[in-house]
Amino acid sequence: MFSRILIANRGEIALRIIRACQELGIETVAIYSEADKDAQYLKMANEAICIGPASPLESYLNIPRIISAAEIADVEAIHPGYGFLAENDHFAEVCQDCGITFIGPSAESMRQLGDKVEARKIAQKARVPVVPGSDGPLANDGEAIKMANKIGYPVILKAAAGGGGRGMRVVHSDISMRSAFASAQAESEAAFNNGTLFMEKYVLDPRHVEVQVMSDKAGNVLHFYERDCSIQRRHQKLIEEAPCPILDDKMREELCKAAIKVVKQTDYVGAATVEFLLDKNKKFYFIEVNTRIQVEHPVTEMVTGHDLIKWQLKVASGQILDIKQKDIKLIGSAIECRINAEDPARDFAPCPGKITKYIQPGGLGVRVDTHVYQDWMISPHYDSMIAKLITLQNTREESIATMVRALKEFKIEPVKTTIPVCLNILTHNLYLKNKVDTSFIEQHMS
Ligand code: MV4
Repeated sequence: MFSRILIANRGEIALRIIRACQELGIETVAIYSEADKDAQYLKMANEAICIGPASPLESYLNIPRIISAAEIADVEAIHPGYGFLAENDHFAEVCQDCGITFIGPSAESMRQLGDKVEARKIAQKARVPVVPGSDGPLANDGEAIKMANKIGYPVILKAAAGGGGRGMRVVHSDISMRSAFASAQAESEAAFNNGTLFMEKYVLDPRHVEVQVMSDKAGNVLHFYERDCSIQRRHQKLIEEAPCPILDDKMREELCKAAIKVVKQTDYVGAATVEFLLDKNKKFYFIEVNTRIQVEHPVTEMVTGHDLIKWQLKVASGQILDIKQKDIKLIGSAIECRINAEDPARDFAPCPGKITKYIQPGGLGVRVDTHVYQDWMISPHYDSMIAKLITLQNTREESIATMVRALKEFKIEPVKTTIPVCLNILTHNLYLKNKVDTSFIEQHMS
């Protein structure tokens, strides 16, 4: 196992990684920007190094500064968390060149699976169902029109390098294809420096279900079941749960085995999330792979009893996954609500500022993952997440009841938060009846 690692991230995930390291006896080096200098979690690390001003480009996204800190602090490995550099293959390569272990997949695996056109091909090769669509990149709008007529409208244009819904356009007819193609391409070019587009049949109101996978360096690949992340608003997840409440054991096994098959096509090491769409007939289609630990990993930890950050650290250091698939059991129902400093009344505009009152919920079945405490200043420079509130109970109904109780206990002032929105969703009869899809918020919450 490593004896000392650097955490190239901030906030709750930096704290989450520090905690896992402490339990494994690993020393931690935290890095921080000037905006985060007072953060309490920095005192829990063995060392904390200021790497620059608040602006992410000059701190958490600045590869030379992070590598310098890693060399000065003499660490063996870097954990990237999520966001920032977590899926940057160039960063993974620089770490490798500097003799530092990147806690995650190789730059090569990241490139393969991070390109959605490549990932689609890999899934097809593994005989995992993909949405009907183009076999490769679309050369131009003329080719897009031909392809759309072959597949049948509606179709969706997606960016090969995409993420967060950027460079995505749903297209309903030939007439709108040319402008949709041009704007999706421009958006993708601007966001990812890559205008490559591909096409899929548009699946109407799907559920978003993703499988947690972990691989070691010996080629063992295990799954930790699935999460249902259908409750999203403009591609920002608000509530996630495990397991997906509409899958039976047979479908679950099929889905999880499909996820493993995709990952096994590459020399993958570390945590991966394989994303699927689930249509109205409960048929699943592979869409993409995330090559990082995700924000919502705690719901999986709660229902499996496995610490995924510890597994990341273990497999990155060369330890094998010394457990059997059948020994990973799914117990109970976990839900996560993302508590963001956003004003629901102002179209979820970020609401940075100092938190003067902060009272966190507790009790049986409640977990709070946060770096926040009273008098913490929510910076306008970063993501607006204040905390992740997670519940675990034996059944979905009980988990919802615990979540409602915990959300009401949570007091955060004076910043506006997503707590009232989460409460509205969790008490909506369609949510209680499992009748949700990715359009739930647009359809029922506006
Ligand atoms: C789709 C789709 C329908 N059909 N692909 C959005 C983000 C990206 N990860 C995939 N996304 C979608 N891909 C096909 N072929 C609908 C979405 C989608 C969506 C997916 C998951 C959660 C929320 C969503 C909201 C709008 C669209």
